[in-house]
Amino acid sequence: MSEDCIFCGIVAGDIPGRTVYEDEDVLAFLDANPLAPGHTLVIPKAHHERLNDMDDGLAGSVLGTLNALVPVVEDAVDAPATTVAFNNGPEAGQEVPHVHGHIVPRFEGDGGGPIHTVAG
Ligand code: DGP
Repeated sequence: MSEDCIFCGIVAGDIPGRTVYEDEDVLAFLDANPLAPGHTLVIPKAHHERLNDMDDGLAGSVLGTLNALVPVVEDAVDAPATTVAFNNGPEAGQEVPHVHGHIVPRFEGDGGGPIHTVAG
């Protein structure tokens, strides 16, 4: 837990979040500034800034949850595809310094383009 971290605040229940999935180690919730309906973030509950700050077990839990939720999110908003991305470091567009994977539903002709233009 990091005192001034928004996502730690969501994990703690101090900041409201719309939970999609939760277990002991991982939380998934709707993005407050969605790029598309159903835009979901998947985070480790423990505070880690970058992907490689997590041990392999936790990274596996985060990625496994992400993988399991992709079809759930697609079904929920009837999306034929998703962009799945981690911005890893501020220069890559990571605004919140707590590891988070984006699941962004994609639709035919949505104009979002490939990964670098939707997740930046
Ligand atoms: P990134 O640029 O990869 O760090 O993405 C951060 C995402 O976090 C961005 O899409 C907006 C989202 N976000 C920021 N603050 C909050 C918040 O307080 N609640 C929720 N649900 N999402 C947030």
